[in-house]
Amino acid sequence: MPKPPVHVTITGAAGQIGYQLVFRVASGQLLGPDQPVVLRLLEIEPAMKALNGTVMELVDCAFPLLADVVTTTDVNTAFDDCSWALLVGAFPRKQGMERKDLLQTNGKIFGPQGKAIAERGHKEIRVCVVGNPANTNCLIARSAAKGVPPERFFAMTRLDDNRAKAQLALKAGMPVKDVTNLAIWGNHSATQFPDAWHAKIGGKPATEVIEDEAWLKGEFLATVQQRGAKVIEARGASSAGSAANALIDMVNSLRHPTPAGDWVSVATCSRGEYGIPEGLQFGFPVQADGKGGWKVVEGLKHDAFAQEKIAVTTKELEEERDAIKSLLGS
Ligand code: NAX
Repeated sequence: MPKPPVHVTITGAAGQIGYQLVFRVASGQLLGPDQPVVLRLLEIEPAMKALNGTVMELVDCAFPLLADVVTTTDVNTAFDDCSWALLVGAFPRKQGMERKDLLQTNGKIFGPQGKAIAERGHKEIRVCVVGNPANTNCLIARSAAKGVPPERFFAMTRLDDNRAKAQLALKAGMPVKDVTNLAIWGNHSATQFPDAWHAKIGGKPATEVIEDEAWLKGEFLATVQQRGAKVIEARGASSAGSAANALIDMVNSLRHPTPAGDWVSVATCSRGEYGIPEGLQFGFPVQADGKGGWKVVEGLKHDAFAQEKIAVTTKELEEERDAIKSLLGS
């Protein structure tokens, strides 16, 4: 007996990341090889022609799991019965635009989406925000989604996590699968703190395998923090394939139990863990139970260096929150 299809909404589906994502979701990489999906693709009017081209390609793939594709510019239609909302579309930063203006402009996108998620989504909906500034866009959507538990909202720090693991593996000359317990703390921005100090490589502390503190504190941090900008410099466009891949990884990590002793990076609604102000959408190490539940890993100790880095990224997120305070529902 085939399973009933699950509705997956992708916003900004005609964009770069959307184009990488739709085929992977339709092929079963997001929800598994026996789970039919309905794709609900939200775009703005000028992108609908390109989106229709993408839909033609989806049809041409003859994916056995793709039950239907809905394209729309209407935010309510987009989230009808949606179980997984992948919020990728956002307003890009234009030259001369202040950070505050960018936050406000995006707030006007993510607020209505949050409202529609609450009113139209499936009762078990999960929301993953990729569109930047991802943490604060997620906070806005979460606050507008009245009645949806805050723990269903996630902002993506998984690309940073994957980037950090890859850099550690390269430095250690070990396979990337041997790098575990990596955490991205804070904002998905240049202030993030990629934590190599709790990471392990081949089961040993990363700091014992890589005995080069200056590299860890300098080049490693800078490489991970600046990786997005370096990709833009090289490609003339921002990370798309790796971003879509990270989103697939993130959803799979939330759906399946985290391997014992390990954790995954995702930005969740702070409950005050590690002294982070409650309500900030903050990157933490998280363990999932495979039944839809998860918890922030507690009890990790940070030295003065890490504490200082975490304070910087916390301050940035507080400033972002303050810049869009007027958009947050009471
Ligand atoms: P693109 O500009 O290629 O695509 C964005 C798409 O969103 C466009 O097709 C646009 O028409 C659509 N859009 C704009 N407003 C919309 C609205 N109100 N409703 C629905 N769709 C709307 O950007 P792309 O490279 O795909 O990146 C998408 C977002 O991901 C950007 O904000 C980007 O900064 C962010 N990223 C986040 C990452 C993360 O790790 N969290 C990494 C990659 C990426 O930089």
